Amino acid sequence: MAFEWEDLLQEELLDPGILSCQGCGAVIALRHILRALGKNTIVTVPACCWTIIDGPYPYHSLRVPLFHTAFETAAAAACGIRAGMNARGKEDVNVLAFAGDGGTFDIGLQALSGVAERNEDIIYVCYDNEAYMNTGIQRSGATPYKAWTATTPYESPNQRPKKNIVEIMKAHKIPYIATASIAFPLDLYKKVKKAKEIRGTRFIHVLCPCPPGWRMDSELTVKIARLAVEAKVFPLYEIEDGEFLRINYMPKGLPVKDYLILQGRFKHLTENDINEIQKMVDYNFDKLLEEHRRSNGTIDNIERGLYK
Ligand SMILES: Cc1ncc(C[n+]2csc(CCOP(=O)(O)OP(=O)(O)O)c2C)c(N)n1
Ligand code: SF4
Repeated sequence: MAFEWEDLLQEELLDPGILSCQGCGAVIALRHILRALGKNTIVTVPACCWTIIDGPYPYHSLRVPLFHTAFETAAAAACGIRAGMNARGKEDVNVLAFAGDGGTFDIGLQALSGVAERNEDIIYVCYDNEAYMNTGIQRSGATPYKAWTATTPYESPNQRPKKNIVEIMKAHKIPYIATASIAFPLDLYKKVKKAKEIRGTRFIHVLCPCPPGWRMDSELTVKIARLAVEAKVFPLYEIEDGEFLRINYMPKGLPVKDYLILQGRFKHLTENDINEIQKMVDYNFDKLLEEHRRSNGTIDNIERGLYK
């Protein structure tokens, strides 16, 4: 499937006047995702920033229906909507669960696992801002090692590595999994288009910087999302049927420090901390490269410089 920028800019399903903070990565994500899915889509969001962003009833900022649901139920609610649509003969409606990292990595994981195990026919997107932002920046299972949050203050930053949600979903052997970035919108768009054509559970993990939570200037959202990819902190890849892994873009391999120093949530890090994080990032990326090689027989087919 070949797509160009004009395709991406075709349809606008997000209205102006949304209630997010300035520079919210989660808004950019849903904007592009809906452009790829089109109007024939129903979205469900659990308790999260997007509950607020959409607007208080009767206001609503999307040009598709959105169903607000309880924190732990994004996947289960999407599954129910799917069953309802099918019962009414509307099998062509895209059902999208759109949930934060708290509602995915932690409290919604059981429902998500159940849906994936049954291979229910939904698209689940986790917009990952690496903490419980809506309730005041508390640590989640997606919070990176040594990050500041309101519950992991500078004196005792987060001591655990980020949970690997993609590995967890991979173990369910669902037909399609992808990581994506708001700084690589065409790649995100292509992945959602691809997911739309596949039946069964599809899972997309999008890193969405959050200016207040990451303690950064609001104009840096896209730059930081790009640095996360280029520094190998958040590589872009996809997995088919729990087996075949493809890295979609070879990062430039910028120092992880370039990514960390723009964010106040990492301002307490020492040189030793940064070196330790660099080693973890390199280790994880090398494992991905190995998996890509195993699936493809080579790493020479990874795109380089495609999205400059
Ligand atoms: C069972 C339950 N526990 C706690 C809450 C309070 N709550 C609402 S939104 C939220 C944070 C959501 O975090 P996340 O899913 O990461 O999304 P974000 O706010 O970052 O967009 C919490 C804790 C709730 N609504 N329901
Ligand atoms: S707190 Fe973060 S995720 Fe929530 S609306 Fe603001 S920028 Fe977006």
